[in-house]
Amino acid sequence: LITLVSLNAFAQSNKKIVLGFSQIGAESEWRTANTESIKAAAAAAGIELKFADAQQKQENQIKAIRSFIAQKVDVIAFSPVVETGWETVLQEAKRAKIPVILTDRAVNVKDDSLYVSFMGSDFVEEGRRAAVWLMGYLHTDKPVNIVELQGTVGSAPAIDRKRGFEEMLKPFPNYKIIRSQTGDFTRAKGKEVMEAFLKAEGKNINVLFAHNDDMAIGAIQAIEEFGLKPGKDIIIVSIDAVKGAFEAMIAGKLNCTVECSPLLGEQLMAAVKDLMAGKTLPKRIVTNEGVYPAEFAAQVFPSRKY
Ligand code: GYE
Repeated sequence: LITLVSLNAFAQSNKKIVLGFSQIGAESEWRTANTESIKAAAAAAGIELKFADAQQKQENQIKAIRSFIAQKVDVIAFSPVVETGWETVLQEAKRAKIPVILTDRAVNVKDDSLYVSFMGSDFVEEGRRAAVWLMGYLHTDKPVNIVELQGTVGSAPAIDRKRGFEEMLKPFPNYKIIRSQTGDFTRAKGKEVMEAFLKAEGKNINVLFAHNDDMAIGAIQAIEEFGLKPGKDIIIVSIDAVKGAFEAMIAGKLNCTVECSPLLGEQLMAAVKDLMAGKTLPKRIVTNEGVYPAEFAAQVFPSRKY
């Protein structure tokens, strides 16, 4: 009750809302678009944004959150690089009565009162969509050898995309994941790990499932350098649907991308304003997304916003 009363008092005053946002880093096209969306939406909403880039390190995110608490920001939002290890700092925020909104990635905590809302995609569903597209595309009961480029170890999208993909393949044992390793969601790592896969398996590889487009784009380079045709000799499906993926699809080198929208800025600012007006946010806000096979790439490309 006390919190509600003080938040309502805030709503009546004309002070600018201060939002502290801890971003993971700039590891992918997705992340860059996400950062732009948050900065633009804060400016448009008249919200003062304190933005911190953690360079993909959890310890930097924890430091940023502590500094937001010390600065007494009104709301903290962050995209947690990994799922675990957040209890202590979230308890500190709670004790300071600063509400926390999770954007993009989830945390794994026992006490879900440590954050007010989680806004972002359903990553398990994205993994399922990638598998469903693949099986529909290949439509075969012959053996299919898949290599998988995982996202950042311990991150919600890597854990969930893997789970959703495997869940759909399970009833069809001809689809086999023969190698699976992290490429940390970056092009450089995606290329490097794909090189290792090719060295070990060569022409044995039929399919690449990459947890994001950037790793797929890095892997495409590795496949070409190895002397194979990406998109033909090796079928590739990835996740995000960034512009780079559409370009690769139009060039015939990527076969499908599953959408994961980074444009969370407006939704986040609306949630921050609602919160400051004393409203209760839904615990889970899911983003709306689609699947884009290569045959629609040229048609859809001009309307893509990220
Ligand atoms: O898929 C990847 C980025 O958390 C959904 O992080 C996000 C993921 C996205 O680096 O490209």
